[in-house]
Amino acid sequence: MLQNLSFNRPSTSRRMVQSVFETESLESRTLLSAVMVTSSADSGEGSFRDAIEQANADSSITKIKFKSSVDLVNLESTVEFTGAQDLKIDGKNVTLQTVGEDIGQFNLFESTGNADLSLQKMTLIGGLNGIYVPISADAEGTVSFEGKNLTVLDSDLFGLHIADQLEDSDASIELKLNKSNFFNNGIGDLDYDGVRVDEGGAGNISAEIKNSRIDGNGGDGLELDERGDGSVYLTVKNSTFDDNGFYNEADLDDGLDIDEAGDGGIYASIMKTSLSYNYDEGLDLDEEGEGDVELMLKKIDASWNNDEGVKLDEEQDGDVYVDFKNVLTFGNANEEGIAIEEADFGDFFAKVRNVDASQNGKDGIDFTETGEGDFFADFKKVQAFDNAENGVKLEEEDEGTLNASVKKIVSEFNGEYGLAVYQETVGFDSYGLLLLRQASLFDNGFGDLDTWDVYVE
Ligand SMILES: [Ca+2]
Ligand SMILES: [Ca+2]
Ligand SMILES: [Ca+2]
Ligand SMILES: [Ca+2]
Repeated sequence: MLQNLSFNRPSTSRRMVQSVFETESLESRTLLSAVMVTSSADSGEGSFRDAIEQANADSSITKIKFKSSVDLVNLESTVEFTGAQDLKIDGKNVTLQTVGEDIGQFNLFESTGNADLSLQKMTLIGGLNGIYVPISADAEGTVSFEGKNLTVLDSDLFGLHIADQLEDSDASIELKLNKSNFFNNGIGDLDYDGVRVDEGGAGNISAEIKNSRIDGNGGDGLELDERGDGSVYLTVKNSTFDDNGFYNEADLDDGLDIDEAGDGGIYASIMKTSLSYNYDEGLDLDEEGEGDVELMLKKIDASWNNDEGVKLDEEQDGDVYVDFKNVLTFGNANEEGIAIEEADFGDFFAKVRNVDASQNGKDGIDFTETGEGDFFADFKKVQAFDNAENGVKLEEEDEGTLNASVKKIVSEFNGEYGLAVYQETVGFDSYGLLLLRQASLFDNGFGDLDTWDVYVE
C-alpha cells in the first residue's frame, strides 16, 4: 500500500500544493516519496520487504514509515535495499527478528547501492549481520549511515558493518549514532564487533556516537579501520563501551578500537564515556604511516579491563597531542592504566589534569617518546596508588629532549618507582628538565623518584 506522506514536510508540501494548482492533471506517481508499512508479514502487500522493493524500483521513494500497529516482523530472508537514493526508515519501535532455524542465518537488512541511510526507532535481533552496508567501487563523496533509537542484538557476526575495503572506493564514510544500542553481537565467530566501519581507498571515517551503549559484544564494541589515504575523526559523548571482547580467549577484543594506516591521522574527542570491563583494552588507538594523533579525553572511566585502560601507539611520521581531564583508570589487570608511545619522527605533547591511575597491572601511566622528536609533558593533579610497577613513568628516547612539569602528584605504594622520568641523551641533546611541585611520593617499592639525564627543579 502506498500513501503520500510528503505533506509532513512543510517545504515539500508548499511545493506540492503549488504544483497541484499549476497542473490539475498531476499524476499521483509524482507524489509518492514515502511508503507506509502496514503488514507484519515477511512479504506481500504492505510488508517491509514490499516497501523496500518499491523503493528499489522507484528512486523517488525516500521514506519508509511503519504504522505503529506493526510492532513485530519475523523475517524469513534478507531485506535488501539496492537503491542509491537517500532512504529514511522510521520503524515506530518495530522489532525485526529471526525465529527458529532462521536465527543467525542471513543478514537482516542490507543496503547495496551506496545510499545515505537513516534508520530510527528500530530493533533488529538475531541476524547473521544485523545491518550490512557494502560499498561498491563507484561510490563517491560521502556515504552516510545514521542510527537514532536503533538497537541491534544477538547477531552472529557484526551488529552493523559498513564495508569499504571490499573495492576500496574513493568515498568517505560517515557514521552517526544517537540513543542507539549494540549488545551481544559477534557471538557466532571470531572477531566480529558490535559496530565495524572498514574504510579503504581514498576518504575518511567521520563518526559521531552520542547517548549510546555498545556493550557485551564478542569482538570489539566499536572498531574503526581506516586504510589508505584519509583520516579518522571521532566524537563520542555520553556513551558506554563496556564488557566487550569475550568471544575467543586467544583473541580478546576492546571497547573501542581505532586502526589508522597509510596517510592521515586520528582525531578523537571522547567525553563522559565508560570504556570498562573489556577483555582486551578499553580504548586502543593505532596510527601507522604519516599522520598525527590528537586525543582528547574528558570525564572518562577506563577501568577493570584485562589489558590497558587507554593505549595509543603512533608509529611513524607524525606527532601525538593528548589532552586528558578527569580520567579514572583503575584496576586494569595485566597492563598500564594509560600507555602511550610516540615513535619515529615527531613530537609528543601531553597535557594531563586530574587523572587517577591506580591498582593497574603495570604502570599507572607510561608515556614514551622514541625516535627523533621532543617530549613535552604537563601534568597536574595526578594520583597513582598501588600499581604493580611505576606510578607514573615519562620517557624520552633517541634524539630530542624532555621538558616535563609535574605538579600536585600523589604517587604511593607502587611496586617500582613513584615517579620515573628518563631521557636518553644523544649527540648534542641537552639534559631533560623536570619541574616538580607539591609532590607526595611515598612508600614506593624501588624508590619514590628515579631520573636519568634529567635536571630536577
Ligand atoms: Ca574510501
Ligand atoms: Ca589513512
Ligand atoms: Ca611519530
Ligand atoms: Ca626523541
